[in-house]
Amino acid sequence: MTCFRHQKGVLQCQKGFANRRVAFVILLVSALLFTAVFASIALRASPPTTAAQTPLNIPTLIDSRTQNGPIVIDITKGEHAFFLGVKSTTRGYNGGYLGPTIKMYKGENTDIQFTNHLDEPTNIHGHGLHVEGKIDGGPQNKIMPGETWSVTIPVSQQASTNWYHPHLKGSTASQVHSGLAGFYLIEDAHSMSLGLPNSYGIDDIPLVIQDRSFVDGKMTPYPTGNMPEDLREDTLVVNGTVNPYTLVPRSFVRLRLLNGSNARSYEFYLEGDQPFYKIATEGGLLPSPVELTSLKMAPGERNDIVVDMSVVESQRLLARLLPMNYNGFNAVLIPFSQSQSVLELRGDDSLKVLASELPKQLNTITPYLEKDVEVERVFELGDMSINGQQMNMKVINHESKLGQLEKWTIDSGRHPFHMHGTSFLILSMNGKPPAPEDQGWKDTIYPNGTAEILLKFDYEATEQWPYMYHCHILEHEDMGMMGQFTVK
Ligand SMILES: [Cu+2]
Repeated sequence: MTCFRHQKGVLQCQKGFANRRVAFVILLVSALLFTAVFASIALRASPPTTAAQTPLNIPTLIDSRTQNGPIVIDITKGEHAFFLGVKSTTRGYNGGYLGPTIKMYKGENTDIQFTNHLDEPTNIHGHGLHVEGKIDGGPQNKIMPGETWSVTIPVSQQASTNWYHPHLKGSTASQVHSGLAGFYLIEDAHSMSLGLPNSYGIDDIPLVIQDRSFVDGKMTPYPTGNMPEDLREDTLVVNGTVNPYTLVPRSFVRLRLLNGSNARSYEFYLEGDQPFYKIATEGGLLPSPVELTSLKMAPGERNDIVVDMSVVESQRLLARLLPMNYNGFNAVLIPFSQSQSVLELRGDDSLKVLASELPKQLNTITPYLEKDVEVERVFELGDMSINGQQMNMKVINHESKLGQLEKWTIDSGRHPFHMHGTSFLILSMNGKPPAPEDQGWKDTIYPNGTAEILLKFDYEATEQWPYMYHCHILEHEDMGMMGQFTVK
């Protein structure tokens, strides 16, 4: 029943019609409001029109084949200009922010000496590396101030885009945020024979994508005191540059995307929704290139994509900054998420055309068979815990056997999941077989709900140097969303 007062002051109540009329008016007003709100969001969501003015910072390349002796990495405090002429206080490896790209080769050893010049402990985790627990750089493996960690990495895995970053329980988020991250690129004879773009910094460009906030051009440091639950900021930073451009040959250009953010996920796309090709997941090349127009990436994930610059003079890679849980209900909001420019690729006719064709076949992946599974494990990512347990350095959460095929069911909720020491193949994503672009080797996954993965471990991880599995939202990891396991 609806009641309203006539002009003469008579209270009149009506059933039915008035209810419907009121409901209609409410519906109409809601629809108008909804449209207005979304239109305003959409306006804000349109990509920036400011032309890129900063040349992309490309991390220095250290090729392990050209070294006489170990690669020396100094972990230091420093300064970095995200905006021209304005310096921020940061930390870096051999520099103010981020670190050199270290190129390694399958079948060869790479020696590296990391020296901690900070006034707090740190360590170096090789994210994506198939190496034993002692080399993996988990939270047990501290480098105290003034100490040097000398490591020999025996590279046994296939060509892939990996990275290194701190991994101490409680300080991973703040240390990565301050600038501590770098690429480990692995090459092998097969990948180098394919004719893929592989001139570093010219047509093969690593991009670490992060979000930061700035006041008058200065980076806001990581909050001290209470750790935020998940730090998502408003400005996209690519290799430490904001809204950058880079000159590229008019040919195929490979971009190695790494989501190096603490907690932010992105949806990448080319301006005008032009197609691009995904050629690799975290652990190696896909069987063949997969044409896509958008690609979502959670923290810790890597994907190599190829853009055809022979057909355009310039092209912009854009990213929508996604809400925390970008699946389920929030998926509705994605088209209205704010977009920012990742990188403007400017074709330069004076640069030699390097890769004019994209090979149709890239890799052979022999799938694991579910019938060969020997052990099944379930990981439920809950409220800052996994399977109801928080990380305890003194507790080994499970023991795996060397070479044994395992099936892991990951009930991820809003959390990206990563495990150390190996790469896995996806068996199912929410009950469906993985899409072609997800049928590659991976070590980090945000499955849209539940994923089943198949994996085995080829290297030892003892109680002293166990492997980790954890949420790759760095704040969640620091707060204990992590477990440890041995492999023997
Ligand atoms: Cu999480």
